Amino acid sequence: MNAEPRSFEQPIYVTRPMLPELAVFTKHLEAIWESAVLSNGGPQHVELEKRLHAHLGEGHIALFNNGTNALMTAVRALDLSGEVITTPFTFAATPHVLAWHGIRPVFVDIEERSMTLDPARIEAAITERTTGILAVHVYGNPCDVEEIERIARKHHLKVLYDGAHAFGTKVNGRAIASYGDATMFSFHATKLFHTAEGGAVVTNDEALKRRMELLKNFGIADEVTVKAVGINSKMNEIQAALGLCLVDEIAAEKAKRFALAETYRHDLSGIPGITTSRRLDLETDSLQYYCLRIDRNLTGFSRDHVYNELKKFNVFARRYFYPLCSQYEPYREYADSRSDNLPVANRAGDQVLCLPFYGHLGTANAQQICAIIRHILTGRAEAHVHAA
Ligand code: T4K
Repeated sequence: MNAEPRSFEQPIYVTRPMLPELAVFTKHLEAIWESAVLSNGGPQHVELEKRLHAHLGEGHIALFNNGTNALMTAVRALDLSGEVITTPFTFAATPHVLAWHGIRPVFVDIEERSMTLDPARIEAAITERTTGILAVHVYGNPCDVEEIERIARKHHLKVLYDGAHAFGTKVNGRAIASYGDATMFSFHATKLFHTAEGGAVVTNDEALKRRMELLKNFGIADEVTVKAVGINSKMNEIQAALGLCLVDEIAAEKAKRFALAETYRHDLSGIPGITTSRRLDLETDSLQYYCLRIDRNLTGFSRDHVYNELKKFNVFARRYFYPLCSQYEPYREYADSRSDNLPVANRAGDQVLCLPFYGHLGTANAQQICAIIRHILTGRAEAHVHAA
């Protein structure tokens, strides 16, 4: 029986946000209304900052109105300038925050397996203008933090991590934010934990945290003293309240996502040319995205074919991160953007497909998505039967 699998009645997106019970959020709103404090570090903000230590570690946490502004503020607080080494396999925000500061992002290739910055290629890209490394824990896959630290120390470079996808990730039993000078987390609606829009920077350096707090509030030290060229990147009370409503929901959301990851891994294994994500760990991984790689030489179909065919079944997977940032207009003329400098990233960009991945998708729907993918690639919706 090779019947075509059924389409979904409603569109299935790559993600859907966790939402608290409306009544729970309303309770927080009542407290905000009562206090008439809507921003500038009010009680919701203070409380959220405290509660996040359980997930982001013991470092100092600064909250922001979005992840991009968090990164912008960290770049300024760390005094990065000249050139900064980064990855092309990321969201636009990563190189943009550098370029927005007049810093030249220098693209270095990624590792095949983790798809994060390849430390073996960093040193060749360092010049006398290099001041730092902006590495990305893409999909929540940890960078090679030890090796990056070693190279940074040797060359006196700052290390800033874009951990937009790495909420709650642990490496060697440590919170991922304990590595590097600072780590940014995004709390955008598409993230596991979110505040609709929002973000944080975590650092072990108390002085850096103080500097970020200053910069995110116009550089204002007190009513009559402005100490630095700051910006307004503060998280407001309504954002913080949403975060407080969701912070206790994280464990349940992660458990559901873990079940989805296991389903995808199990149901898509054995299709030649499909590489499923490494086995994710409930305790140490962020479970932010579930990404497949589709090798057209082995499947006979391009990733784009699968991506487009899925839409016919009402499934809207995403090609994060295609095209590479190095192919964007502002960056594509750079010598380091040439595809022969970035072969691994180019291959990844052509092969990756992020599948719908959010708690209330449910395993039955994930199984259905797998059946559709099998149908597209093999003409058979049934699960692959492993040869004995
Ligand atoms: N660094 C990295 C590595 C990042 O990935 C990001 C953001 C940043 C830095 C910057 O952090 P933020 O400044 O954003 O905090 C989305 C997100 O907007 C973006 O936050 C995220 N990365 C990026 C990977 O994905 P789009 O353009 O793909 O979003 P959009 O609107 O197409 O949403 C995807 C799907 O999510 C929709 O099809 C439906 C669903 N959705 C989305 C929203 C906004 C909902 O169900 N509800 C919603 O409210 O960028």
